[in-house]
Amino acid sequence: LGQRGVVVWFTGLSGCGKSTVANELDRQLNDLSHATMLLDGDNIRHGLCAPPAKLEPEHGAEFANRFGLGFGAIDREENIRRIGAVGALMASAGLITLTAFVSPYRQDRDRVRQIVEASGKAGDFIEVFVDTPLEICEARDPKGLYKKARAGEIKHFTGISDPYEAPEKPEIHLAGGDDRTPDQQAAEVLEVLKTRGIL
Ligand code: GGZ
Repeated sequence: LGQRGVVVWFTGLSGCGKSTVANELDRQLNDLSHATMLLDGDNIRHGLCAPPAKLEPEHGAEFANRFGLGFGAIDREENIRRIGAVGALMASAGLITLTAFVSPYRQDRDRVRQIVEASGKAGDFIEVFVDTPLEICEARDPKGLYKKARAGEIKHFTGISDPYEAPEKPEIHLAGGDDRTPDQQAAEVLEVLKTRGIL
């Protein structure tokens, strides 16, 4: 393949821009002919971690609750565990694997780091903290979720009624909310991947 696998793990609040930067980085990597895989809510929360597609009426809510994941701490832990396991597999196949999940718990992220590094080697997990202040995320509110969370219509909403544990030593710390564009932020991540000898 001529390419070493890696997991580039974006973390940050809803609306912080992690998905946008990850998508931009994905595009930049593809332009450089690197094979990538981008995992985000669209293919994980709505795929791997969603309830089975063929829910028969008789399965009822219990079935959905057992197999689909929500946003309580245990569900998030399981969501991140599954993404970590899939990401480690993809990285071991040589793909540059980008993930964009809130992943608010430090312990859950650190567990993924251990899994990835155990199946590859140290340095194959790059944590990218997209550090956009809550006020900015909330002002953006692209899906109106913060508004609903403030109104109490969504429980366990990260930053409002649920914690976000910021990374202490991320490999990359992107100060969000400055006037840099997503492609400039993605370019910064790309530079780090080059400096570390991953690309
Ligand atoms: C946080 C929530 C919640 C709650 C729904 N808390 O901006 P978005 O919409 O697209 O990103 C958020 C996404 C979070 O899912 P993750 O799989 O990334 O979360 S975790 O890593 O913690 O498992 C948001 C939406 O789903 N969303 N309810 N309560 N974000």
